[in-house]
Amino acid sequence: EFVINLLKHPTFLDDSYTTKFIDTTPDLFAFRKRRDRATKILTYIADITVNGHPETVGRAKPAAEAKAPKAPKVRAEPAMGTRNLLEQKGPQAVADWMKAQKKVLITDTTMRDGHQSLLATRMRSIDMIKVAPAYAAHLPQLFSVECWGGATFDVAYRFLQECPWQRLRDLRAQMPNLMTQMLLRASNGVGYTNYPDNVVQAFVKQAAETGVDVFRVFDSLNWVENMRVAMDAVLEANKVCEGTICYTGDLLDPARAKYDLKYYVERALELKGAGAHILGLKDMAGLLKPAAARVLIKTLKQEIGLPVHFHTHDTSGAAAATVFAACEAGVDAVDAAMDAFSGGTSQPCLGSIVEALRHTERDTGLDIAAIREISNYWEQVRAQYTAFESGTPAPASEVYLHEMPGGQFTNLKAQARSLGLEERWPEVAQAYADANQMFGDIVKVTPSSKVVGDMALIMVAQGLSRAQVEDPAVELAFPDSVADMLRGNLGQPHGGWPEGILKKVLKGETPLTERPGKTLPAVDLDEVRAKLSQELHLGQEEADGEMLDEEDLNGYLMYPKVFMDYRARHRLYGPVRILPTRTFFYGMTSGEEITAEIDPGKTLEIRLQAVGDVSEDGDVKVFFELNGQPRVIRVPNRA
Ligand code: BTN
Ligand code: 3PY
Ligand code: ZN
Repeated sequence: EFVINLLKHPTFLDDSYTTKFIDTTPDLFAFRKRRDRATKILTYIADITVNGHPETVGRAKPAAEAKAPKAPKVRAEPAMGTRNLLEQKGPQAVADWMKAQKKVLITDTTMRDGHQSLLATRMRSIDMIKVAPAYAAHLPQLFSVECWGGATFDVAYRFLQECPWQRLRDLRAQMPNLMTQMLLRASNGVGYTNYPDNVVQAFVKQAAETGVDVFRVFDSLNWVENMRVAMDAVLEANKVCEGTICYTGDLLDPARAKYDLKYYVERALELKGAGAHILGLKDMAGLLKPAAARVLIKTLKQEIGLPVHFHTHDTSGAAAATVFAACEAGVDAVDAAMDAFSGGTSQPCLGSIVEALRHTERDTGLDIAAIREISNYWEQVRAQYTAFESGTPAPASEVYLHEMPGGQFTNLKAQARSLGLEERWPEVAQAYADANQMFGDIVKVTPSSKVVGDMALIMVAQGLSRAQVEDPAVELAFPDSVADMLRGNLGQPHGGWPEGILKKVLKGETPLTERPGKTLPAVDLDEVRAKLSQELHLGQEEADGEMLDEEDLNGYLMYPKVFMDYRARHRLYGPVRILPTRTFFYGMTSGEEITAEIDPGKTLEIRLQAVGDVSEDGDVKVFFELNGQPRVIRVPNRA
């Protein structure tokens, strides 16, 4: 079950994904009768209680004693933070201020990369929003809070039945003094494919309006040419543009000379020329070693003149050492995850970095007691998501062989398991490395990492060596993603694609060598808006919150089918984002009582009285008390 669902994880998906549930549940579309939001929510709870949640069935369950997370008490008014500076003086002033700091500035990644890398991106908004006021009040020295972008956008609609824009809006409101940060895949937006320029522009504009302050923009092949549209849109919105280079290879290894110091300096200069306020250094697989970091950061600081913001993953277990080397070399800001969401494929440990730098000239100034208190909260949150733990218990030096990004590692493992290749994992790791070399040693990060992963699995499943794959005499069906990449649809890699593999895959077809956005026709936004409005309302009563706004339009443009499925479920189940996480994934037990805030200050007191037997027509009656009044909900028994 779960493996199948992991296969549906965005890392492996394009937009052709279809939700079985939607296709097999005509009720969703037959709903004509207007039902109030509370009834919809009771329907959801009843359904999950009777049938289970498809994503958690058969998976490890949170311990019975794992209590609902309790957010730390707020004891102070939010002090002035980076957001105030951005609002008052603009993005260039933020960059200048960064450079003038002696202290190492810290970005907390818990709400984005932390759970993306440890829990398949499954953290729900309510668990973030509850703790946001404590961040604002007790950690005003943070550089930023990474809480949006990457895979979170897709997963929110697809698996969590919530609106990613609303998450952003709520977090923004709860942390008025802190800069929010997102990860943007340049012209791939928050998706896996190149979007038309005007779609990227509209998306960035909306993200800035709804609440993103810092845009970390990267390209999966480090092709700066393909980053300009996104970067220009960020500059246009007057937000902080962090033009980012992805780190790959091994800087000090003469055998990997393709990615040498010169390569990084050249890319960094291009990013500076494209208008970046900050230079991001994104080590998505955690490959940068301490000695290399010393050289690289020092050189970038000297040669580029922009503040440098370093991001890494602790897959190897050695990330903290690299962070400290970067600090010694003068890095301006580093990413870390709150203790309970750190280590392994996630970022290194925030509290330990803060402690290690204390009483040095690079002291972060962050309050360790506040960090501990917030991390204790995150520990309780993590305990609610045991179903999504990947169970990678130890650091792995193997990462230096395969070079998989932190977010891909555990997913590819699960995918290998589902193909019956679990015992052959070391071969998958080797095939991933071989496929990378076959493509000419490329940067591997969403979406190029997915392509290398697809290729590696095929090689292991079919017992093909790199030499066989490359041999023109061996007939082979390549994955679609491979053909797409070699056609030029993800852009151009440094040094171009190797001739042999290009010829074999494209069979004489001429690949694109310009950026895809140059030829992709603009989307007629007014037309899509009108069509979508009509489609969503056709023959249906307008229920609460079912108008189409610009956020919805941008959600649809990124993920048409995922968005429409989300809306169909929303019509049936209402705002289930307000439910506690345990209720969302497991329903309720007889006699249990929960509280959910449906509007500011307006709560639903929900008590599950009993679950009836399955009737002859296959329905189950579920007996509730809602704010003291009895309510009976019938749901189909699908279990
Ligand atoms: C999907 O698979 O469609 C996405 C998850 C939505 C699941 C909802 S939750 C209540 C109901 N019961 C199911 O088994 N699926 C739906
Ligand atoms: C993403 O694009 O989601 C990433 O985290 C890449 O590292
Ligand atoms: Zn990352």
